[in-house]
Amino acid sequence: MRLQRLRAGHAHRCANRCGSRADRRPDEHAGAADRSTNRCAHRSTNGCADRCAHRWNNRRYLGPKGFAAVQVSPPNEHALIRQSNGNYPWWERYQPVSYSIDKSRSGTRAEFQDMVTRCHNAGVDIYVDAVINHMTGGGGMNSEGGFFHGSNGSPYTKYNYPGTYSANDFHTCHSDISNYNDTGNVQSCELVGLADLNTGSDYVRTTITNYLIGLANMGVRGFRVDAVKHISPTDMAAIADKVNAAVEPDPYYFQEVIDNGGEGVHASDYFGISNGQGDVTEFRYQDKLSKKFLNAPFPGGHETIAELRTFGESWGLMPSDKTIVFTSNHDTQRGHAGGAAFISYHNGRIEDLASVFMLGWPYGYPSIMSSYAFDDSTSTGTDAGPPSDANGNTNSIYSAGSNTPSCFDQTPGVGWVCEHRWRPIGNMVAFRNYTNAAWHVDNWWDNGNNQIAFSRGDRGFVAINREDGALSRTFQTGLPAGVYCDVINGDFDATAGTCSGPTVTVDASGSASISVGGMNAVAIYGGAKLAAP
Ligand SMILES: [Ca+2]
Ligand SMILES: [Ca+2]
Repeated sequence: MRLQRLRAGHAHRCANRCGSRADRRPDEHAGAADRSTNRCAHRSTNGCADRCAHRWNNRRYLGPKGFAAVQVSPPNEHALIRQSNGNYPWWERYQPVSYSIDKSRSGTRAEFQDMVTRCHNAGVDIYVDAVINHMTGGGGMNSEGGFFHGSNGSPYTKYNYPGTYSANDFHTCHSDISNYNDTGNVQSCELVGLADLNTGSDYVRTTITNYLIGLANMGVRGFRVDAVKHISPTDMAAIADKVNAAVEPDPYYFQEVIDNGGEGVHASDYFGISNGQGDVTEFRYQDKLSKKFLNAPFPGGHETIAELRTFGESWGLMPSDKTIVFTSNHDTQRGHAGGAAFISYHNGRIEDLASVFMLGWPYGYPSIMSSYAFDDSTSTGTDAGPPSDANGNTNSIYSAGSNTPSCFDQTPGVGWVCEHRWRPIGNMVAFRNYTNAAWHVDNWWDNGNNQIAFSRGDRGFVAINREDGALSRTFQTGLPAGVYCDVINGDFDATAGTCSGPTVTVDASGSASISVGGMNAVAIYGGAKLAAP
């Protein structure tokens, strides 16, 4: 988290993300072909379908769709920050008060455990957003004359969290980070005023480690390490090693490093974590991809998606097998991560098409944001937490008595957007899993502007039309002859071998006559081939 735009005290928010860790490295495909990460920021209340920022529960969708995992919001006790409008901002969860998971805005320990278990049973891992660089930005006496308490009732003041940390557990620099070229300053001073833990001390490392081990013992399989750019790689390595020594299998770590270049800390500083198994977020991916899909202007022209033909490491991005990629996350969708461009669900079809590209393109481990609705035009709106009760407890995404989550409502304050359930995005997860076995791009075609197509060996084919007019032509798909379900505009029923929407017929030479509507896409793959008549 970087939060240059946030004032003292606050870090980001977690919107819901739902992603797809369909995987990304050729040598890893066999074992990970069913990967996909779904990150959410809802509250978690139920099963394993979409969870995240929901309450600790919801399910029944992620496993069948092929999602590998869900990234959930920080589950530990957090600051309760009530703004003058009565809102509890999302970023209060990025201010730990203790590592108890007995009560957060998403629910209780029992609810969290139930979610982890349900997801595990559905073949979906849970990744916890681990906030371990810092504690709170404030605390002490509140305006009513009482003391601040965290979500589980623990009293605290900045630098003193009874039972967890006291003053000598923090770095001695008590001022804000002031020089991003100075690694020591970035890692030992305060990120937007948040009390910075002395992660070099054995006591602090052990306390953090015990928190992570406890989660792993509950069935959590991975950690998104928040703000790791502000923790030295030495300290992070020591923490991961302690956790790994205590649990089997070793958890998966992916680390948040916003590295847009030109600073003292580099994403590559963290590649060695967890015996070289740690991954890192690639914020430049979403920045560069967003500019193409937004057709960002430059003097004399604008960027186009045809330019994505070589997208990947040759653009200066991290090695694919070290990278977490996303079209948007909870920070970028609010303009909080320093990138020049960003897209989100507010961009409608552009978010769909960019996600189709990401899931179809062999680079990185994709993560899909699953948001709640918010007003992106004001700071009040971008601060807003998920739909909550008057005390800041996140609402269930399920209405009373319903097993169907309340998705697809973009009304700020009440709606859950659930991008991971948008048909093109949800169905492309299985496409990615199926095409992992062909980790290369073939038959690239573009019109020099905003219409592109490519195949993935003989396993899948995608055409994306980010123009208003229709795209109709005969494509070389690379696929074996047959009738395929266009999973962007219909759903494939694997049991019946039928498609609820349009189909594409591929002839014996691999060619197919395909028409792609304006601002639409077509995707076909071997796992969604209709039964022979
Ligand atoms: Ca630090
Ligand atoms: Ca181990």
